[in-house]
Parts: sequence; C-alpha cells; structure tokens
Amino acid sequence: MQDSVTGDQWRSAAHSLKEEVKEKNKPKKTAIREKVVVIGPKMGIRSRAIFEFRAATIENWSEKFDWTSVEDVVVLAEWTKTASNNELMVKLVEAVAKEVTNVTVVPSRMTCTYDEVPAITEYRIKALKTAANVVLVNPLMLVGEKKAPLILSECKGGSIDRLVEFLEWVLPGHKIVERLSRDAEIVVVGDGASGKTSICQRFAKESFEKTYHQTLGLDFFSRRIMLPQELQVLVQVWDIGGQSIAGEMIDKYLTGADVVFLVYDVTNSKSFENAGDWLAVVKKNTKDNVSVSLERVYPVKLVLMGNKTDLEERRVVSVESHKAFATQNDLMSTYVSAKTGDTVFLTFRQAVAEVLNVGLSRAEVEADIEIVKGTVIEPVKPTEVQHVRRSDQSKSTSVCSIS
Ligand SMILES: Nc1nc2c(ncn2[C@@H]2O[C@H](COP(=O)(O)OP(=O)(O)O)[C@@H](O)[C@H]2O)c(=O)[nH]1
Ligand SMILES: [Mg+2]
Repeated sequence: MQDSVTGDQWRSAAHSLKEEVKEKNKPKKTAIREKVVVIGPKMGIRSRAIFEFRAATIENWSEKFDWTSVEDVVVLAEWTKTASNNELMVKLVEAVAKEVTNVTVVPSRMTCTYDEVPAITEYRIKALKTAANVVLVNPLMLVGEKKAPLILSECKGGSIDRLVEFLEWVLPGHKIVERLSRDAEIVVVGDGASGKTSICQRFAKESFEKTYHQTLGLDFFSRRIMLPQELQVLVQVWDIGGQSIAGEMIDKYLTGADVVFLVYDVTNSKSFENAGDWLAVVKKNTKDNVSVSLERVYPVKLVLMGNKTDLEERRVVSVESHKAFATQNDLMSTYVSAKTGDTVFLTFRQAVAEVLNVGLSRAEVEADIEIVKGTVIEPVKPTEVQHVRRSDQSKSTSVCSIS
C-alpha cells in the first residue's frame, strides 16, 4: 500500500521549498578571497586587494560581500566635518569590524581645516570605542621624509606604487604592504609538452631550453615589469607542471589567480582539443577570483595561447578554430613562440596591464589585434626592454622550483 501524504507533510514540504527559493533569490554576496584588503573611496587602482566604495552607496556597502576569508582590513578614511559622512564612516567600520579580525583606520584625506582634525579624531575614537578590534591611526602622526603630519600627506592613489609608499609610512611592516607589492598572479595551464615551462622561462629569464624536462611539482617564476606611468609590477607566475586536469591541487593554484594562460601547441591537435577541458576546470576554480572596483566586478582574465608558432609548417590547429574557440568562450587570445620569444613578453605585459586597468599605448594594442590574426607583430620597443631590465635587479627576478 502506498503511504498517503498528510496535510502537515505537504505544508512542511511547501514551506521548505519556499525557504529554498527565498535563499536562492537572495542577492548573491561577492566572496573576497583575500586575507588582507584595503577599502576606501575611489583610488583608480585595480587590485584584488583593493575595494572601492562610493560615498553615495557607503550605507550597507559591507553587506554586499562575504568576508569569511578576510582577516585584516585597512580603511582609508576621509577626515571631514560633515556629520552624516562621519556617521556613515563609523557605521561602515563597525560593520566590517564585526566580520574580520582587525580593522585599521588610516586617515587618508582631509576635507576639513587642519584645526578641526583633533575634534573629528575625538569623535571617531569615541564612536568606535565599542569595537575592540579597531585601531585608529593618529592623523597627526609624523610621516615621510619631511616628517609631516599624516593628514597633510594625503594619499593620492592613482597607482599602486604611490599607495604602497603611503601605507609603508603609516603602517610599516603591515601585511597589506607586502600584499599590494605582489600585484599580478598568473597561472599557466595546458597539456604536458605544450610549452608552459618554456613560456614561463622565456618570460622570467629570457631563455629557452631545448631538452624537455617534465615539471613534476610546480614551478614558480617572478619578474618585475614596467608598465606605462612608471608603474612597476611584480608578476608572479605559477606553472602547474605535471598536474593533471583532474589533479587535486589544481584548485589551490587557481585560487587567487588574476590571469590564467590556457596554453596549447599549434602543432598538436590533441592539446587544442583538451583546451576545452582545461577551460572547464579553470572556470570552476576561479569563479570567485574577482576584483571589485567601484562596485564593478572584474572576473579573472583568461587567455588562450597557441604556442610554437615557429613551427608554422607543422601547424595543425587552424587560426579559424583558435579564433572560434576564443570568441565562443570570451577569451583573450594570442599566439606565441617560447623558442623565438615572439610575443611572449608582450602577452604577459598586456594581460597584467588589463588586470591593473592600465592603458597600453595604441601601438601595443594594435600589435595585439595582429596577434589574433596570427600575423607577425612588432617586438616590444628595445628602449622599453632596456628600461625593464634596468629595474630588474637580481633580487626581483627569481626562479625557484618546488617538486
Ligand atoms: N619549436 C618549439 N618548441 C617548443 C616551444 N615551446 C616549447 N617547446 C618544446 O616543447 C617541449 C615541451 O616544452 P615544456 O615547456 O617543457 O612544456 P610543458 O610540459 O607544457 O611545460 C620541449 O622540448 C620544448 O623545448 C616553442 O615555442 N617552439
Ligand atoms: Mg612543464
């Protein structure tokens, strides 16, 4: 005999279904996958460790995010006389303090007179007394070479370098300084022997090795590069090595990536076919890698990279299939040769520039369009390469291998 369903059971089932729908329809919070972040008004810098808010939407701003992974927050705060702004700032700090371990409030801008600074500081100290994990940096603290009061040394923003310099004055040794100096993280995936390690080596050491060593663990490369506006960026590259597509560690490498290079070998059709599977793994493991700048969410950059273009006569993957795959999946796209070095540096540079929202010159952008067409492009200007090398002191180019 079939069990009959009672009215209560129906009601209970309907109720739980309703709850489930409600939960699903809740606006989804953006997870911040960083241990330490800076929040503040518009700074014009894009980094996954910087979160900007607008004065108009500061109320309940913190509720848009899932703060579970965050431990330390540095708040750049304006010193202002406007009572409502002061209240909103205090509310924001309190809300964030409930979510994370430590909050440090750094006075970064003054829109009151200098004489009014102590009174505003007093108000904020009083208002924030209830939050035990909030530290307020004294706006009159003397900082910088000129030993000027902090509040007069306004944080101008505009570039990571300037923000880092400012924070180094105010919070020497704070984790945020180290975090912001590590500006772009690239993870390179793709089939074995497609040339991942060679590409990384070409980028980091400007060299190429003919003999094939399968990477067993993972390789790590880094190089400091120079972008327009004198912006120095430390690029860190993870070469996933022998990790298989189903590898257990793959999610660990991908978490935190700003850019993923999806490499295949243009002379090996299997490596191109497998790019689809690699893409699925990458998408699954990077869906929360976002940066939030003025409430726009930027997902991780994915770049399809056809390698070994020096072997043009042996090419089996057509430019059309490459293009179609990139278009369908909304990928940036490029061809490189780790052997000749063709386009390798430019691609890294372009990807990092995109991540940090730095405009490259038109010539460089046009050069990139040509890459997509698969034609030969101009190399990076020699003067620029020299510039990069100069800032490239021995300590800034490091290569280490973990196996
Ligand atoms: N002709 C040519 N060979 C390449 C190129 N890049 C890599 N290789 C060769 O392909 C093999 C595999 O390269 P490797 O970087 O170890 O591939 P990985 O397994 O993806 O890291 C090596 O023998 C490399 O010398 C390239 O651009 N052109
Ligand atoms: Mg390798």
